[in-house]
Amino acid sequence: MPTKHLFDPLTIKSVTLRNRIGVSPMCQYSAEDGRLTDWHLVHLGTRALGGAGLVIVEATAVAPEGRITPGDAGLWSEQQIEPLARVNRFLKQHGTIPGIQLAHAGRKASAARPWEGGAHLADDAGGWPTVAPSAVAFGGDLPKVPSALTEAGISHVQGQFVDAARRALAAGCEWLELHSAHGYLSHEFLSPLSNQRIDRYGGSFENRLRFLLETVRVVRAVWPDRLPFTVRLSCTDWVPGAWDIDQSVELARQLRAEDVDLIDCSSGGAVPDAKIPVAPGFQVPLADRIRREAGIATAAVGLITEPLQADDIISHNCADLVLLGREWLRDPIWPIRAARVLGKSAALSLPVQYARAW
Ligand code: FNR
Ligand code: XEN
Repeated sequence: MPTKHLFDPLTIKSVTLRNRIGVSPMCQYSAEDGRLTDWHLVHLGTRALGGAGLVIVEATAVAPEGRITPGDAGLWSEQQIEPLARVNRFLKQHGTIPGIQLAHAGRKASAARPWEGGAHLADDAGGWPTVAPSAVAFGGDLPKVPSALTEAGISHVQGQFVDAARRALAAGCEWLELHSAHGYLSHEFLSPLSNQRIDRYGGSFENRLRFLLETVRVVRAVWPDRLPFTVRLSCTDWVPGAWDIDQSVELARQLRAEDVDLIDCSSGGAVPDAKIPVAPGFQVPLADRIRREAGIATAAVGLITEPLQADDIISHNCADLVLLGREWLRDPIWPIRAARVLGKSAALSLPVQYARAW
């Protein structure tokens, strides 16, 4: 197998990314009743012009109570389809595959926007009651005690994921990611720190996987086989005895058997006081292990900022795709600059309007 590089295309199912550089999902807290706005069109559109192979639209709530903040994107209503379709059309016109992350924030929902402090909002101050696997609060600035979902409540939420996936397809999304990371609802089921249930959704490893595996199965059934279907995991809670990389490898094997195409490998977020060894590329070994041991494609994310660093991740087979988050906020044309550093400018398709500048 020839060595792959950052500017080589990546084909998954019927979709080909023009390079292996994606925009990691990043909440903008700038939606109106869940509808994307001009902010999203300009913010995400600019990254498409800057050369992104893939844009994953931010955590998009499948239900109003699944929003982190009142400004989150949503797909719980038909009115939210067209504003997303508008963004997707622009991304596609400029060579970028439009993806989306479907999410439910569980016990971390009902918070203020970060620039308004980020703490839980009381129900009489713009907040709402939250749900989770167990009636255990996250803590710190998010002290609200959620209601434990009943089995009927679990099925209802899974149905909301299915309906949102149908709407994402109607809006032209070609890459679907289920958010099962960062201490939100699906991760709350996986981690024993937040899942204290004694029914078939809690306790044993097998039971803690049930919510995600069932959700994947029902969503996969409505998401076309030809389109990539992916899951973001927090591959470790960074807390001894909690959710860890060994469990993530086994979960990834089971997700692969459900026709999941790629695992997006993040970490943390289950509890406020975890000791996370933050450093450049610190989550890459997680993507590498899952890729090798579960035999599934992976995305690496987290403090990836340098072109050579990103190219090494691909060429050393640690991951199939690199996602950048904050670096895109500093540099909306990161791929154009990276291509110059790596001597790959010929691999770019610059907008004709910009081409003479390069
Ligand atoms: C994020 N992140 C994030 N993750 C996710 O899965 N869904 C989301 O909607 C968001 N939202 C979000 C907003 C903002 C402002 C930031 C900075 C981050 C996490 C993000 O996708 C990424 O995993 C991390 O930022 C780590 O990558 P970088 O920033 O080190 O490249
Ligand atoms: C554990 C890292 C979490 C980073 N963030 C993730 C978000 C939004 C806030 C920031 C998410 O996953 N929606």
